[in-house]
Amino acid sequence: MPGEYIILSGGVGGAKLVAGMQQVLAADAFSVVANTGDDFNHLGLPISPDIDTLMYTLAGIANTTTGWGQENESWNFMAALEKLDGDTWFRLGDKDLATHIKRRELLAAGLTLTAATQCLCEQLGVDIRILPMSDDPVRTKLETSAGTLSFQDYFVRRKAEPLTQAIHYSGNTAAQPSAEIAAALSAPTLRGIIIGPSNPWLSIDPILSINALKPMISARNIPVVAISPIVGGAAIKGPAAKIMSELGIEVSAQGIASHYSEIIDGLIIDNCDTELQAAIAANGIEVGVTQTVMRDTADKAALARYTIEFLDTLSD
Ligand code: FO1
Repeated sequence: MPGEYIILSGGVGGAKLVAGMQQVLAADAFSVVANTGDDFNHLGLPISPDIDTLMYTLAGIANTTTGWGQENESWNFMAALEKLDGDTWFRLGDKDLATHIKRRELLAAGLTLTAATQCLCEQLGVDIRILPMSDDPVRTKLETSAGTLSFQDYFVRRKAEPLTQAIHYSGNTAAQPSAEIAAALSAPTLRGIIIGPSNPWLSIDPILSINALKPMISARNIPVVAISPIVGGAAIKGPAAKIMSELGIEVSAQGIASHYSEIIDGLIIDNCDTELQAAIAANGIEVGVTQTVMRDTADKAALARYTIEFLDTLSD
């Protein structure tokens, strides 16, 4: 049954949930909309981290320790570049390098980022539809104590240390959702939209910032469910909690609920946050409570299954 669910994903948390969905849904039953706000051109290469994390995770070749790049990497290119005094702050493994070289070739041949991603997925044996949020450039920019920074400069080069004052997504007004995303959103079979346990500000808001996209989502009278990336007042991985506190937002599942309150019908929180259920539900948001921390394959499948069942109860 094509296109029953659309999952918005960025970073490691989103990729883990998608790996869970891969276990419980048929490959053509869902599409994944990938954040491209982290993308940048580096050493003349088009880098798309969140697309690559999804591809590598679904192909079973992801480096699950770092959460990015491929497992069993070698670093000869980096070592040789270092000897030439090249830019090595953004680490590119030898196998990962091939992805960027191939993507550059596909884009130079005139393919859209969506079509290029489809080609790479085919070669990697990934049969899940990974759809970049737009084929137009939208880039996350952070206003910080160290000035306006592009995402990778903030996140990798400066180790997410600068204090964040505001975040915006340049290109979001002109960018259009791809034809493939428009088709997925208008599919009569679509039952719901799932916002993965990704960093809202760095991974999901770039997607939702695309002006043309939000009305396409609200036009469909279908449930939108998010999974909180904040568990017990902390982020599982990455700078979400740090950014929330710097933006003056309560670092809790409730902070997440209010951030998404305009767009979600339901929020899934972890068992350890049960005491927040009533306060979140008071805002008219249906609350699901389960284990949202995914430590292994079984956890990922269980969360995916719970999410689908929870979403389907909101459809009735
Ligand atoms: N993150 C780092 O912290 N250090 C790196 O050197 C690094 C290299 C890298 C190369 C390719 C890629 O796809 C991702 C890479 N990342 C690195 C992670 C990247 O900054 C993040 O995956 C996303 O942009 C945020 O989820």
